[in-house]
Amino acid sequence: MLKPIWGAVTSAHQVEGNNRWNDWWAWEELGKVKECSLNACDQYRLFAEDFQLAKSLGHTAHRFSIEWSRLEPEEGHWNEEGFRHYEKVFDCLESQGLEPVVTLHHFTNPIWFARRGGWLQKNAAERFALYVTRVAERFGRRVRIWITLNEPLIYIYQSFIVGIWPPGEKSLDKGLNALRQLLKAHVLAYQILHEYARGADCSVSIAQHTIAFTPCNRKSPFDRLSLFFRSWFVNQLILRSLLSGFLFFPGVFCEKLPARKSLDFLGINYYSRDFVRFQGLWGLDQFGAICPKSHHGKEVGEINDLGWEIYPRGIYEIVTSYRDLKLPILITENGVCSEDDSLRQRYIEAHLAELEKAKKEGIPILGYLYWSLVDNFEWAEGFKPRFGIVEVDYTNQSRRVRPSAQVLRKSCEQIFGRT
Ligand code: IFM
Repeated sequence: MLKPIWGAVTSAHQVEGNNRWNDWWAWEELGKVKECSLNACDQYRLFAEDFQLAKSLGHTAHRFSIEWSRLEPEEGHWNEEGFRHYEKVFDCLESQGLEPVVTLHHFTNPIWFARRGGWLQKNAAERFALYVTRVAERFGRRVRIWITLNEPLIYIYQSFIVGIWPPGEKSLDKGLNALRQLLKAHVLAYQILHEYARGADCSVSIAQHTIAFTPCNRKSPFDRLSLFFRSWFVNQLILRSLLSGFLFFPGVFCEKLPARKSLDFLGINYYSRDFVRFQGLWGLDQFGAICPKSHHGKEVGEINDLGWEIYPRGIYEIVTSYRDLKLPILITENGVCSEDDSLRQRYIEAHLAELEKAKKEGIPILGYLYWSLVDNFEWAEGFKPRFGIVEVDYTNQSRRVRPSAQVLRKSCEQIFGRT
């Protein structure tokens, strides 16, 4: 059993800056988003300062992602400079005593991979597996906790269904094909990472995006039915598929995965809740419709700067819904964007109190990682949303610790103990 960890999270494209070999950079250059990532937080250069900050704030772990396009900027050309960079990142985390939690795919792909068809290629999973093999050869012995994919359903939804992220597809069919490849890629990565760990500690999962759901009308059996389907689809389907070896949703799809049990723990990202109302029984209608956040002014909590409701009880509802899986749970993301740090303080305190309650009831909580360590590039939303416990002044890349960083420390030390 891994010892408890806590800390914060970032992802390469959102903080490193100048990730010019990936499809997001190309998308930005095409003018598809309101702001370009450019230097982002310049963390490619400033990582040591940021990790030192994290250490000074009491963190015991740090989750970040490796940028595939820095290691393989062109197909089959492995860039030693990229490997050396991440080697320094690992050295630095080690010297600060921060446990690395490493993500292998966080929404971005090398441009060459995207040009060949990205996740719609028949051999996409195998191409990803070659990258994972190189990473495992080089860093496999330095990492105990791996996240293969960040929020696969969000990626599919934004990139293949609504098309506001690259490659900008709007097709359910293509979305399902890409999802199949992603899940296959996860299973292959799971096998490779374990193989290279050669008996050393190695725990692998995905970071599953979750949403708490409440029926629009609590008394309506129809709203409850839609809620059941939707929450199964959003919160349960992928995790249970990776454990059973079957991706199966009645009437929508069925697929056998290359192996069963490809999760050693559950990586859970939780932010907010939605209200669900009945829409029909067939096809996608069975998942119901989302009531607008105002929910007619009824029972809605505070709202973050992106309009998402703050619902701390949801983290308890989500983690307890996995009780039967009997796997350790790592909160791989939880956080709030707000210019008002007192809201962030309340958010952190309330969510960790709910998590502590679940832990006391016997849910095996492995740790908590806050999104995000520093303010960063929030994809199509640009730099406006501020998620960081550390504020970034983008005009000069200076950092300023927000008071919420101390609230995070106090709450986490209370739950997980002091180190
Ligand atoms: O910024 C994102 C991150 O990339 C994935 N999870 C949600 C965060 C906040 O929207």
